[in-house]
Amino acid sequence: MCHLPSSRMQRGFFVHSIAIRLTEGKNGSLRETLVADNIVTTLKTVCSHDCPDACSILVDVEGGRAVGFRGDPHHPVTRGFLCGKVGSYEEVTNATDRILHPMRRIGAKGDARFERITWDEAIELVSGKLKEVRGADQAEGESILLYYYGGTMGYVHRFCAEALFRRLGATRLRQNICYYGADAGYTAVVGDGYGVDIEDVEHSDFITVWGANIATTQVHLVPLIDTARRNGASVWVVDPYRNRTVRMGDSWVQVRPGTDTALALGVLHVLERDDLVDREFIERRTVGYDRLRDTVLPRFGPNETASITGVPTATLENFAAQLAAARAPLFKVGIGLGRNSHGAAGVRAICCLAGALGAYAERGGGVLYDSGCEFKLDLAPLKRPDWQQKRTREMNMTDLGIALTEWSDPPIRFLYVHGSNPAATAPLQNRCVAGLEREDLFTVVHERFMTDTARFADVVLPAPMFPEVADLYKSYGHLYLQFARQALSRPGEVRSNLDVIQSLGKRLGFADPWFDHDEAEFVRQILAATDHENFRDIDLDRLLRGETLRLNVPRARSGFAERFGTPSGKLEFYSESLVRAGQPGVVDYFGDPFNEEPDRYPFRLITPPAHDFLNSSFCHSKRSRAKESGEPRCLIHPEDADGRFRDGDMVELTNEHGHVRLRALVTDATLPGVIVAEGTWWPSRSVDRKGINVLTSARLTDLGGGSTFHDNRVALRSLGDS
Ligand SMILES: Nc1nc2c(c(=O)[nH]1)N[C@H]1C(S)=C(S)[C@@H](COP(=O)(O)OP(=O)(O)OC[C@H]3O[C@@H](n4cnc5c(=O)[nH]c(N)nc54)[C@H](O)[C@@H]3O)O[C@H]1N2
Ligand SMILES: Nc1nc2c(c(=O)[nH]1)N[C@H]1C(S)=C(S)[C@@H](COP(=O)(O)OP(=O)(O)OC[C@H]3O[C@@H](n4cnc5c(=O)[nH]c(N)nc54)[C@H](O)[C@@H]3O)O[C@H]1N2
Ligand code: SF4
Ligand SMILES: [Mo]
Repeated sequence: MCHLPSSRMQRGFFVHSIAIRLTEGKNGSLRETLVADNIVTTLKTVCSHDCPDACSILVDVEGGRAVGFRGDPHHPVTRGFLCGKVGSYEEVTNATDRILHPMRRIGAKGDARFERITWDEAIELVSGKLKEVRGADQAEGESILLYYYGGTMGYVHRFCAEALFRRLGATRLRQNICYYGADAGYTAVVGDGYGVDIEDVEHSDFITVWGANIATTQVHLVPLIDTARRNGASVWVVDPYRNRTVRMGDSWVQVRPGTDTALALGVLHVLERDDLVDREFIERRTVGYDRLRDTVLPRFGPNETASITGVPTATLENFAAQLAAARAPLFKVGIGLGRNSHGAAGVRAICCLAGALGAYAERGGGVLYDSGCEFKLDLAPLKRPDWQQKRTREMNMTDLGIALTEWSDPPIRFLYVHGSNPAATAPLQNRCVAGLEREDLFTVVHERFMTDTARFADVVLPAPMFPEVADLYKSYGHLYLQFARQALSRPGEVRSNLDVIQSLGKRLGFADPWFDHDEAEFVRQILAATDHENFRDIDLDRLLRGETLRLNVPRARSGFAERFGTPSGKLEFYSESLVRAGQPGVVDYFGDPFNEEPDRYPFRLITPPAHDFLNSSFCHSKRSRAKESGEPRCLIHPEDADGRFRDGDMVELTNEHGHVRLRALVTDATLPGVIVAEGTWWPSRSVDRKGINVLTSARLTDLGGGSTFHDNRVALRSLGDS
């Protein structure tokens, strides 16, 4: 059957009289079906967006153009559906405002006035500038900065630039913008390893979604939780505001932001008081429980905990009782939970709670966090650490604004950006923009759309959509490795990240076979170099044919069945290695460390992702913006509006970093004193070109040195109904 809307059929792109539909059979084989008057080919690809689900996608292609995107029904986690963002991705791949040619700046920085140039001119210009900045004796390599993140999660195109910039001796990038805080808290207790398989969620009988807005950020977990629910599980959600996930759950624990450590310790206090911890599990599988129990728990009685967290004692007691009654309690812990000054401690405390409950003893129980750690591929053939001649300085991604405006010796004079939009997504936005405005900074941006970062570029290069490239994909939500072959031809003069980096390297005079490998060759080399047991059964030919292959991680077991990934092999309530690193041996809540000027900036600002954007991606699209109410908004509690302004009025949020104007949504979905601004809107789509990251800082988390996007202080001012 033809699945195309008739309008598309009538456009008459193709005149073939036979139509074929290639559908994927079991095991990735393709099947042909007669459909209609047009040739429609269905090809398999993988979503490259920075999302845990790493969906396997079937794209319907007509004459090289995408006409439909569907979830692969055979992928065990994609299960035949896609999120709303990618479900109509043909609008993105066929968008008329895509960047299709290399361009050179002809206006002032930030004006987005460019003229078209050839690829040859572009490569000559960029490589010439690289040589100039590096200096005659090549001693100034650290003036060069490569800035990239998760625009594409495909290994090859995401990481290929590392090799070239290492060879140039550039400043190195510490990619701390996303998960470092949560990761540090998680590994402190359970160590390295995923633990609970997402496909085991249905075996849990009590699920706590803690600081994770999965109905938005990990939609393929939702049906798995629904299965558990049909089997009788309850779902509790711990979050400061009523997000989509709270609306989907059975109970909501509305916690004050940044107090999760106290909340988890308070619940554990109740469990210990009522003798409901799993003594046998604690004895056999953990270390240091007594220290936590004796030195920390006594301070977190229900009343103390309630006054810190804002969670009523009755809720606390009930939560503890429900957890204790569960056979296999599961904690889905968010990455976002880690993004505050206490973020790592919060995650650490939740992992301790899971340990004391013996949650890991049963299949489906434990902490579900991030499966990325199971993909231990050896990326040396791609990233070429051997090309790093000396250890150059390092920049935290969150410091971009500071580095561009303050660093000397040497200052950053050449910035290469791909797969990221820091003018929108990095903290200290005013500083980032001031840096990008510098006349003595040469900026190259390889992009799909005219983002705020691209607007400031000296050279803009056209980048592909994911179906237009081949690449290898891991997932940070499930355990399947996938290779996507190129499904669509690249429009205009679009080139892949790898193409551009290889062309630049050759023009710079580097001669190494690396500069001629294609994606499949890199995959071959990476797999050949990898000897981790998780990849033992990965068959290269099947992978390159496009089959979805599960890592060799045992099924049907409880998490960390043999040993935990910690140095002791046990779940660590007490961590010797953290003590050696000068950190507290047991987790504790030390009060709010970031409350410097409570009178001046009395409100706390949380800035989580929007449902219809992927970080700042999709903000180019009118449709996606319309789904997000057309403009940036913030949720403010009626008590804070206090009659000074009404729902729908404009407000201004201010702090020491700047000010941002947004539309107020006055609602009891948030707490008094807590303002929530969903979505990293492009500054150019925000009032006065000030995006929300004007207000966020480069402050780092307690452990791990992660970002703190959900921990900001602001003042609030009404601007009336403008
Ligand atoms: N649709 C969509 N999906 C996405 C993304 C996107 O932009 N859009 N981004 C992707 C990326 S890169 C990432 S890293 C993940 C992030 O996805 P998540 O891990 O879900 O992280 P966030 O959505 O940032 O935050 C989750 C929740 O934590 C809450 N929170 C904030 N502070 C606290 C606190 O102190 N305590 C508690 N208990 N909760 C708190 C927020 O209110 C929010 O509801 O999502 C990925 N998926
Ligand atoms: N206030 C606030 N800020 C945040 C967050 C938050 O919760 N609140 N979340 C933070 C988090 S968790 C993250 S991970 C970061 C992410 O921040 P970014 O890494 O900046 O992610 P995106 O905004 O999605 O931008 C990715 C860009 O890559 C481009 N791109 C896509 N594919 C390709 C390709 O193949 N080649 C090239 N050259 N470009 C490509 C896209 O067009 C897009 O503009 O944002 C952080 N910023
Ligand atoms: S953004 Fe996430 S849910 Fe949506 S298609 Fe991509 S991987 Fe799947
Ligand atoms: Mo992220």
